Parts: sequence; structure tokens; C-alpha cells
Amino acid sequence: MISRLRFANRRSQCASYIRDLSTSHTRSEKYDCKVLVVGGGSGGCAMAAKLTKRLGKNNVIILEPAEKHYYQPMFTLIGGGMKRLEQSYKPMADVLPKKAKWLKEKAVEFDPDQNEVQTSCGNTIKYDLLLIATGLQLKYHTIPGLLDALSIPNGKVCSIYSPDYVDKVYDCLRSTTDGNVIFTFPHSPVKCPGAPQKIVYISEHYFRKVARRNDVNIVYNTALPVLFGVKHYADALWPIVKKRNITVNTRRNLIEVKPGQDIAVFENLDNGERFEEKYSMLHVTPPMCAPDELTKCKQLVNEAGFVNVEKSTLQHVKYPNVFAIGDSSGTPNSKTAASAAAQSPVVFRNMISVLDGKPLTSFYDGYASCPLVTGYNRCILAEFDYSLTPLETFPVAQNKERYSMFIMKKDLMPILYWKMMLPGYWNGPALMRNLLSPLKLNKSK
Ligand code: UQ1
Repeated sequence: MISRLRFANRRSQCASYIRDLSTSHTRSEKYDCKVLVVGGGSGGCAMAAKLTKRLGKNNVIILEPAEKHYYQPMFTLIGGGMKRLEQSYKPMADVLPKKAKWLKEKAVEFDPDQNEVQTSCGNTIKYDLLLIATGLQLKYHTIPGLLDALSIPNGKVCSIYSPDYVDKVYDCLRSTTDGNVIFTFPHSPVKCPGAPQKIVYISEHYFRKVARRNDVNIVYNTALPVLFGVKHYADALWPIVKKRNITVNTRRNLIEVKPGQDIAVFENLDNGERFEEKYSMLHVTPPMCAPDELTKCKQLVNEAGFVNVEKSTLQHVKYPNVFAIGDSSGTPNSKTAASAAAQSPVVFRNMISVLDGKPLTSFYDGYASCPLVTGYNRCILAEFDYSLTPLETFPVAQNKERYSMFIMKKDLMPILYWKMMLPGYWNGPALMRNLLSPLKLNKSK
């Protein structure tokens, strides 16, 4: 009975979306479009804007079930109490292009051989071109005890990675007076791989500001073998963790939380040994993976479950009318909003080339950027490409902590994101980098 009611509710919800958007009846609908964009996150939204500008009204359909669009790069700052959750989102309806058709539904099945996607409301969408921009999914539920721990009101476990738990981070910081403050990085791909350590630095600075630093022991347990994947910046970060007395343990993976006892269980990834650590605050970066709906379509994904696209054109290796952008793509770049921004002009031009029957002419160099916030007033702006070589925009040594970069991250990036990236005007900083390059001749190392 309960499941029937749920089903009935779901149907009527879906029916009302359909009514808003097209015809009036509740039977399964069949839609047809030039371009289907699956996902209304950073990449999907920016691309939908670019595509509708070019292709005009009602040629683009966006599938996105969420009501709100979050600017996720703000979550670290919310964790540190520098921004409020309400500042990080806008209604999805306000950020998606008006000339596109938004279906507030989820893609549940991909059939690239038929050029079709099935939706959570039982509808079928046929496309000429498909852009996959689903992002990745958070898997808090795969760590035993973690969801229970996160659901305790005024508890000791928190996470910047979800809007449901990000507010708890600052609450935890305020209520923690002593003991082990433990931060984790999972044994999986991660979106914004710098964020798990940004919150370490912000927290360490917080405890200094409130004169509790001597009473807490700060530990960063990362499943990675390194502190940061790009040596140029890792070499700058190690002295910072040393100076600030942050314990960094590599190859440590969180496998269980025992909220009743305030114990986190880790495994040593080198020898399989398990060990327990008592926490007074535990910040968890959850394991992540590509969405199940995507990974079950084996023709579309690589072994890791991400969309199997060619790394420079972002075109699918098997289906020329399928592209991917952002976190769901299987390209070996860091998964960040900045990467999606740099990918967007490439994906756009190449999709238009396919529509026009022309060869692809645009190539992505793997650009990613990570503003490594190291406290309440400092930031190292890491920028690099596929080869993990720095690819920096500004004519200053970017491996140094700077106030200017902190202000850029905190105050300018949100404006750039809402006003430039989502409406489809921001193509990453390549143009700015080229314009500033004459000034870099004397850049100090
Ligand atoms: C960027 O393009 C971007 O995407 C919008 C971000 O995400 C919010 C960033 O944090 C950064 C740093 C960039 C790169 C932009 C410049 C001006 C270096």
C-alpha cells in the first residue's frame, strides 16, 4: 500500500512537470530534440546556455531533477563560517536557459544505440546529440556508521561535501575544545580533490584564532600516496603542514565510524591493517563514483564507470554523437568547476561540428584549477594541465600563499560563476592567461 501511494505521488508530480512543459495528459511522453543535456550542474548549465544561444528555442532539452543549483566551490568557505549556505544556491529555474526545455526528471536509462534516454517519469527522449553532465554521486552510505553519525544533532561528525551536512562543519568547529580533530580523503575519485585539505587548513586556523590550537591534535588521513598530485604545489604545501603541526598520514582509508564511541576505523592501504582512532571531531570526504544510471550502460563508460570520451575532444570513443563534460567524464583531469569551464568551449565547438557534419577542431589540454585556501586570509592558486605541469594565469608565483588569491576565491569567483559561467560566457582563463603572458617574463619562482 505504501509503495503504491509513493508511486501515485511520483506519478502526479511527474504529471505536473509535464503539464507545465508540454501537453496535458499523464501518459508517458516521447520527446525529440537536437541536443539532450543530462544534468544541470556547472557543466550542463553552461553548455545548455551556449547551445540554446546557437540553436534557438526548443532544440535543447535539459534533464535535471534538482530544484536548487548549488555553487559547490563555496562549501569549504561555509564550513569555515565565511559564507552561509543560503549564499551558495539559486533556484534551478533561474540558472537554466529560458529557451531550453527543462524536464525536472532524472535520466534512468541510456540507450546510445537508439539515441534515446529514459527518464524517472517513464518518458523517452530521442536526441541527435547527447551531452552527459551528470556529475558524480556521493556514497556516504557505503561507510558503516557514517550516516548515523552525520544524523546526530550537534554531533561530532561533519562533511563539507553535501548541503545536508556542510552547516555541521562550522558547528563542530565551534563546539570542539580538545582531542583529535580528524579529516579524511577517500579511496575513490573525488570532485575538487583539494577541498578535503582546504578544510584542514581552515580548521587549523580557526583553532588558532580561538586560542584552542594547543588543545587539539589535527590529523589528515588521506588514501592518496601524496598530499597533492602536482609536485610544484605539493612542495609548497608540505612546509605549511609541517609549520602548522598538522599530522598527514598517507594511504589511510576510512572504513567505519562508531558514533557511540566516537571512534573512526581506518585501513592502511599498503598492508591492509585496520586501526581505530578516537575523534572529538571527524570531517569526512565521502567515497564517490559515477551515477549508477550511467555505469550500468556499459557501452558508454570506461572501467571506472565514467563516460569513455577521447581526452582532447571530449567526444565519446564509440558514439560520435555523445559528449561528456565535467565530473562524469572519464578524462584524467582533476574534477573541478574550473575544468568544466575550460572544457565548455571545446565541447561546444565540437558538438556544433558534429551537427554540421564537419571534423572536430577544438582540443582540451586538461586544464584544472584549485584555489587551495590555506586559512581565513590566504590561498595558493594551483593551475595545471593533463601533464600535471603548472599552467598559471597570473604573473606572480602562484605556489605562494596570497591574500589576493583568497579574495579572488571568496568574492570574485562566485560572481564569475553566476554571471559568466552559467550563462555560457566563461571559457576558463586561457584568454586571460594569454593576455597576461608578456608580464610573466620576470615571474619569480
Ligand atoms: C575558474 O575558471 C573556475 O570556474 C568558474 C573556478 O571555479 C569556481 C575557479 O575556482 C577558478 C580559479 C577558475 C580559474 C579562473 C581564473 C581567473 C584563474
